Parts: sequence; structure tokens; C-alpha cells
Amino acid sequence: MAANPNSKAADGKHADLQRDTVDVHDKQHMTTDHGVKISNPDQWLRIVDEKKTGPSLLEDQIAREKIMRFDHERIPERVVHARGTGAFGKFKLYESAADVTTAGILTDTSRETPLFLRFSTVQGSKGSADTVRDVRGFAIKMYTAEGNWDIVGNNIPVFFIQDSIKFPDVIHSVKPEPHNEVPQGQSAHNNFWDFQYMHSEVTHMNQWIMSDRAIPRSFRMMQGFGVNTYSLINKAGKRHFVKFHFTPELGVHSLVWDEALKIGGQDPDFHRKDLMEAIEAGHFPRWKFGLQLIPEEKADNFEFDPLDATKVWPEELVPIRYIGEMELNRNVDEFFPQTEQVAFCTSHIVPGIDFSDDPLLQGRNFSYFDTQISRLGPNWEELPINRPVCPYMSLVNRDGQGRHRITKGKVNYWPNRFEANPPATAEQGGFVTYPQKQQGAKKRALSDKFKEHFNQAQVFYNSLSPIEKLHVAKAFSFELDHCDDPVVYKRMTERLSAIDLDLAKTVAKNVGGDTPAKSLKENKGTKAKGLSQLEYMPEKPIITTRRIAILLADGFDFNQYTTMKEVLGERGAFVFTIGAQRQGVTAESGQKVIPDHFYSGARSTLFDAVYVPGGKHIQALSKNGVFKHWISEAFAHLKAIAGANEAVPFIERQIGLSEVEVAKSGSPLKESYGVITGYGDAVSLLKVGTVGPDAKGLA
Ligand code: HDD
Repeated sequence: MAANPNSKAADGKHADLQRDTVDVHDKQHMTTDHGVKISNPDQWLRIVDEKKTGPSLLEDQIAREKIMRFDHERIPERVVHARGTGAFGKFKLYESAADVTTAGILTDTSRETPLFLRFSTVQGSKGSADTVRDVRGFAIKMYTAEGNWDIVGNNIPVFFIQDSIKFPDVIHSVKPEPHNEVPQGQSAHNNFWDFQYMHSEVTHMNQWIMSDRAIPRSFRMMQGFGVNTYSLINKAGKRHFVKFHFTPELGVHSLVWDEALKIGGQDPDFHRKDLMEAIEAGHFPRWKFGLQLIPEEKADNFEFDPLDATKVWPEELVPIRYIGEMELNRNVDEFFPQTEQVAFCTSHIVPGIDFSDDPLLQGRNFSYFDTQISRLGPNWEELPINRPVCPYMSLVNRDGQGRHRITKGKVNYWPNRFEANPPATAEQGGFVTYPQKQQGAKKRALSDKFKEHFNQAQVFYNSLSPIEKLHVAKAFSFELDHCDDPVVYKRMTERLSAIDLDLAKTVAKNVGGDTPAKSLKENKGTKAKGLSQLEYMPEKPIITTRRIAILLADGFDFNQYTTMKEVLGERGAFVFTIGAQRQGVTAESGQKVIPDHFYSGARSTLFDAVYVPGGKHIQALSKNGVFKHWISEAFAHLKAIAGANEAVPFIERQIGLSEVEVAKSGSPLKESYGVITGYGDAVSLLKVGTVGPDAKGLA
């Protein structure tokens, strides 16, 4: 195959996909799949006259093709991470890592590498809700000039288990229970917590999934982690162990649990729409890309084993070196052939990158290739979304279901008398495995450092802010309250005393466990960097892409409405007008506005902030239970709320404030708990600068 001239350009994959892309708007006639134009796709061929409709005829090849194609539209969903959404983007390196690797993508600062990223949840089926409490998948296919490099990561840097042979068990335990297929999209059930108790190695990970990390506000506001330990190999053949990090420009933000539960019903597609809308509006999400590196000879210097996926590498010991940036900038054209057919493999690496003996990674390297065969068939790597942008050819890999590449030539084996399709030497770019020395007995076991399971779980919990800790306690309480087997919730509350006694006591009280008298493991209060998500707030608060609702009924102040709308829009917020009715609401001064939604069609949970302009419309708003609930619910979720003039007493009443402190002496604006009310114009409200998402995630 000829080299794709775009293989080093950010649009290289886009160009590659064009040869398989057609457009329904191209004014082409409808045809059968064998190319014959169809005259009537709406009626089956049958015996019929004016008075009687007779039997349909099997002869109708057009109807049969249509029905048969439909009957086979579905393929098996992914056995985990079935629910997901994806987008295209690019990777750009700004500092070469040639000191540690020869990989082109990590050394050549002149190129832009196209990529496809699929976000997902783990537990739920393809049709489950986006905002469930779960790990989020963060899988990236980098179409590099030397072949595809897949980083199949998560938004949480550690994993439940250490040995991949336990993967079917942990997944069976979290998936719907076998006897009744319940629950969907939740880990709040007996089997999951039974498994968690039985395996103390999960203790660190279950702190993370009970934290706010597991209910992100947006895919765009999560970190990404490669999780497993890989290797980088440099020109001199030296090896560094490596972990990959992606840190979002927008900061790390979460929903509060009550919001997540409600959005699950109000808009199950909340996260996928959020991603698509931001890209569509040109607000491309970006992540900094970084490496944590441990030279091979220093791998034994830590109290944990760097190959243990249930451990982080503390940043105090192994700082992150940021060397690049990833951006998502194009939505898919069609979900199935792109987001559904994309298939990742941890074993897809490129020269300069290698595996490690991480026992979780080793099993993953088998599982991903294998699972794609049952989902997509043996030729899944040929599918347009999966094929590389660089030249690729194997004279040996042939045939099988769904093969469509035509490989010319007389031989399909190597070596052959023509020396056709020869392998490449290392100098020619051939992949050479790192010549690692091995020793040890053949046993079903892990080395000693893998046996410590609680230290980092404690450090994680200790490092959270008080409000994040409260959320962890609430999350454990919710989950264990859903377990009706006392064996399960009693054991788990006891286990929590190995993390923090107060946490264990709170949860035991809520869910009916036995209040533990003492800690199972002393907690010395050790903290570490980079664990609390509050450390990842953007340097300067921004409202870009935040969803802000303006509530209106007939009689609103037109000026206060339009000024605020314009200013918020200029700052990149997505502003939505929520009216008493979508037929239109009329301002005091007579202008008519067509709202984006009526008040019952979209709820406060779907927005980051609310503004109510002044005007006579307050009379209608304050008599309407749903509007009133809008304000009190937004307040309960700690959202920024702003009101002007007549809206002030309305808001104050809804949030239960009898007295509001004056934020700045002499200012007509009042601020209390993030709620700003005032009697000036809308722009002066904005000058206070707190109309923004800063309070999110703190309830
Ligand atoms: Fe996995 C899918 C992430 C451990 C076996 N996994 C899958 C996806 C992500 C991860 C993001 C979805 C990919 C997509 O969007 O198509 N998995 C992880 C991470 C792990 C992990 C970060 C721990 C470090 N996985 C893991 C183990 C095994 C698997 C230990 C098996 C031994 N994972 C699979 C799978 C899936 C999968 C069965 C299902 C669909 C797929 O691969 O393509 O092979």
C-alpha cells in the first residue's frame, strides 16, 4: 500500500476515512446493496386488487434484502465498557522525550498525530445512563506514522485487581446479578461488595470509585491515566518504566450525587451530548500529556512494586513530566462504523515503547485482541476506523470472515523465493522486544510487595478535602444501603476501619453495620500530592462551555435578560433561555423571546448556573412550583445563582435566606454562599466575578 501522504499530519486519519465515506445528501438514487436502483421501497410485492390484499411474495428480493439486513444490524456489545462515545483529535508533542524513547510520536516535535478517543462507563449496557457512579474509560488510538499506538486507560489511576486472571470475577461481581439481571449501571448491590470484601487488594480503588471521580461533570473535565506500567526504550537500549497521564485544561469537576441520579433519568445522554456540543461549538477539549518515569535499575527502591496496578506512583517521588498536548476537535460522522467498531488493544505499541511485567497488563495484552474477534470478526483491524494511516502489509495474515483487502502476489509465507514482504531491521523501524533478563520459579503467585493493600488507600482518603471525604462516606452509605445481605454490609463497614475509623463509624451508622471500636490499621494521616481533585481547578476560573440557564416568564425585564445573555455568550458559556412556555414569552417592554425549553422540559440539574432577571414576571415565577424548585434545587447542588432587582426576594425566599450579607460595603450587590443578588445592571453583577462553576462538586 502506498504511504498516506498525511500520515504525520493531524488530518491524516480524516483523509484516510474519506475513501469509505458516502453522504446521504449526495442526491444519489436509492439502490439495493448490489447496486440496482429501487423504484418502491415502501410496499412488499404481493397479490392485490382494489378489494383484497392477498399474500406477500417471497419472490420480493428487495423486501427480503431490506428485512435481512435489518435482522442482523446488531453485534455483541463490549463485554465491559459497552456504553461509550468517541471523537477525533490530535496529539502534539512540545518537548522531545528522546532521552528515554525512540518512539517517533514522543520525539518528533514537528508532527501532529491524529487520534480517536472513546470514553465509556464500565458496568452498564450500551443503552445505560451516562451519569452513573462508575469508572470512566479513556481509550485512545493514536494513528502514528509507525503504526497504531493504543492507550487503553481510565479516569482513575489504579485498578481493582493485580492479576488479570481475576478480571472475569471482578466484572461478574459488578455486572447485573446472574439470577435476575439487576442492577443496571450500578455497583450498589450484594455481589459487588461481597467481592470487594473478599479481595483486600481492591481497597485503594474502591476509595477512588466512592469519591467524586466516579461521577464526572463531563468527559472533558476528567483526567486520563494509562494505569498500567509500560516501558520506554531509548537509542542506547536503556529502559525506563513509564506511566501515562492526561490532565484536562478545564480542570477536574464532578457532579453531586443527587444531580447524577436525577440526570440519569432526565437526560441519560448527558455526557455524550456535552462532548458533542462543545466540539460542535469549536470549544475543543484539551489535555496536557505527561510521563512519570522510573529508570529500570531504580524500580526496587519503593515500598510498593511499580508494576502493581493497584498503586499510584506518588508525585513527590516520581514527578510528572509534561511533554505534549491532546485535543479533541471532530465529532464522528456515524456512530456504528466509528465509535462502535473502534477496537483497542493494550498490545498495540510502537517501536520505542514496550510492555512491562505488570501482571495486569500481561493478561490484558491477550484479552483485547481476543474480544475483538467475537465482537467484530478476525479482520477487525481492517475496518476503516481501526486501520493505520501508515503503510501496512503482512503476506501471512490472510482470509477469514470479512476480509476485503486484496493482496496481489504468488506467495503467502515467509521466507519466500521472491523475498516479498520482508521484515524490517531495527534500523529500518522494525519492532525489537527489549531483551529483559528473567529469573524465578514457575509459580501461581505474586512477589511480596504486592501483598500490602491498605497504605495508599489511607493516603488517598487522608488527602481529600473535608467535603470530598463527606462525599466518600455518603457514597459508601448509598452503596451498602442497597445491599440487603447483612454479611455483605457488615463486613464492608468493618473493612473501612482499616482506612479511617470515623469513616467506618459514619457508614456503619447509616447502613446498619456494627460500629467499629478501633481501627484495623493505624492511620498516621499521611497525605500526598495530586489525589484531591480540588488540586486540578483551572488557574483562573472560567465559564467557557458551562451551561447557564436564564429563567423567564411573561413580564421579564428585556434589558436585563439580553445584557446578561450577551455577556455570558461572549465569555464562551452555553446560555439557555428557560421560559414559561416555548411558544414565546413577552417582556415588560413588549419584545417576544422564544425560549430554548419550557420550565418542565429542562431542569436545574442540567445546568451549571441560573440567572433570573428582574421584571413583573417574578409574580408568575413565584407562584409556580417548578420554577421555585429550580432555584432551591440549584442552591442545594451549590450552583452559582444570580438574580436582579425583583428577582432578589424571590431567590432569597427559595434558598431560605432571611438575611443576606452585603459582600462589599457600598455595593448594591449581595453575595452569600455563591448567590449574588443585586439592584444594578447585569454587567455590574458579572463584575463580582463569581458567576461561574467554582462551587460545583462541593455539595
Ligand atoms: Fe479493560 C475494554 C480499560 C483491565 C479486558 N478496558 C476496556 C476499555 C477500557 C478499558 C477503557 C474500553 C475500550 C473501548 O472504548 O473500546 N481495562 C481498562 C483498564 C484496565 C483494564 C484501565 C486496568 C488497568 N481489561 C482489564 C483486564 C482485562 C480487560 C485486566 C482482562 C484480562 N477490557 C477488557 C476487554 C475489553 C475491555 C474484555 C472489552 C471491550 C474491549 O476490551 O475492547 O477485553
